[in-house]
Amino acid sequence: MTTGGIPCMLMRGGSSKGAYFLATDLPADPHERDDLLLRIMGSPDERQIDGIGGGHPLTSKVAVVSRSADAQADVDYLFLQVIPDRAVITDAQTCGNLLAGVGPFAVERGLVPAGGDITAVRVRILNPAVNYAEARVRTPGGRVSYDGDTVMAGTPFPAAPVTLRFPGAATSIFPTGRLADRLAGLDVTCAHAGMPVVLVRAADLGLDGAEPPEDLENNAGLRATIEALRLEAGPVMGLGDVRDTTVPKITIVSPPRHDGTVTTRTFIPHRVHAAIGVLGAVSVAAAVRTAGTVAHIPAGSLVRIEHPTGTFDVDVTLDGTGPDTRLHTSSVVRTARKLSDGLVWPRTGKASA
Ligand code: NQM
Repeated sequence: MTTGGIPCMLMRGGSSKGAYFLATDLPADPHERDDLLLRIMGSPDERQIDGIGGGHPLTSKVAVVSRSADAQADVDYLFLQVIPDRAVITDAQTCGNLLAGVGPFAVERGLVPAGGDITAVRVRILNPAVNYAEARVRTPGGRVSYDGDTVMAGTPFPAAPVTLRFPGAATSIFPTGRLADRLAGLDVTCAHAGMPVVLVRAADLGLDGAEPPEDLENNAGLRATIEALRLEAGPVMGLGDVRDTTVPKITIVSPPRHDGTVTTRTFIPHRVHAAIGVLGAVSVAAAVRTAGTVAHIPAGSLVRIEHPTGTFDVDVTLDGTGPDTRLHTSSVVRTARKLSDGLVWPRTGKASA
């Protein structure tokens, strides 16, 4: 039983918010770690009132960071999604938004020395499969600077930019081996360029595509259709039984409204995202740029993804053609901010008790 406080930094990472820990400050055993994190975050409880979680999937997130033993990386990043109303933590997905805070956190904790005005932090993303990213963090005078003029849709206030660059992959973006599939009676495209996403046209669901997230969440028939689609998509995307995981995400696509490339509404997978996830956006952008998908729109390397609170620009380049299309590289600009740094106090007992 833990009786002492545990070092924790609260950060906004992109359009999400989460608790950042050094791996060395948490139990090494995953079961013990998850039990402790549930008690820190306040799960299971929809409001997470007895913990530091925000009562929504986008504000109930954990980043576990450590020095990397991999020569290609400075730090390792393990992402954990804490389900607010269930005693469940899943490592079945990563989070590109929380990733935006990993570089600043690594410098703040002394895992990476600040190197001039910009410090490049090489991150090994541990889950769900090993992947890499480079985060460029502003560090004038050897300290992380969070202040800046970059306004990122999904966050009302400007801050310093954090550029995230993802390398390409040797595997196809289309895990079913097809550009389009028929699942749960719908024409869809299954894409995975860092986040497994199923794209479906709004019109095929009888939607306009620009509905507010609350309207979509309150539509019980739609929610049932989305879940049926998700459960069918899991196995064909190689994800197995996805009943208890947060993947794949379902992105509803329709024509752009504001000079963007495409309009999106994304189920993550039960609530609707206030914006769109980072790697989710990369996967959507890759599908949008590939002829033969249900979302194809001829576009240059810049794909402007409209979402409920603005537009998310993804720069994406691809290799190969058709079902063999692969990600060459992608990059996005996010912001992050340290909100608090101190100790957190878990409730005692067992999380599921
Ligand atoms: O897709 C939400 C978020 C995310 C994940 C989600 C993310 C990503 O916005 O890389 O960032 O899709 O569950 O934080």
